Amino acid sequence: MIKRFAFKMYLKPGLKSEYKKRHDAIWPELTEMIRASGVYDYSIFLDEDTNTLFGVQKQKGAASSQDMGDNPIVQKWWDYMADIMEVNADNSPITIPLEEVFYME
Ligand code: RM4
Repeated sequence: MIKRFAFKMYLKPGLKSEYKKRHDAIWPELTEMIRASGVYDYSIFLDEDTNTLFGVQKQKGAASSQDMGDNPIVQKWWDYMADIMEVNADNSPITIPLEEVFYME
């Protein structure tokens, strides 16, 4: 069953270009891992007014991209990104799931 999942994360102020630069050069092994976990059609948008990042993705399984902390490549990416994002003690990005209130095919 395909599930749509959306969530908020937080960027440190003024770091849009650095965030984009790093994602434009995302590690192929990371995208491979995310895709292999069943996550696809994955976008992240930024609201610059509030430095809020909005992740939207589809997932074939129960896990989202945010549930992959036990994967060493994902953890390495989270460690790498921790200096420009609001993170938890383990460097995972603070992630707030969002409720879907409308969907149109
Ligand atoms: C984000 C965040 C997410 C990851 C994407 C690729 O900045 O680290 O957890 O799935 O990058």
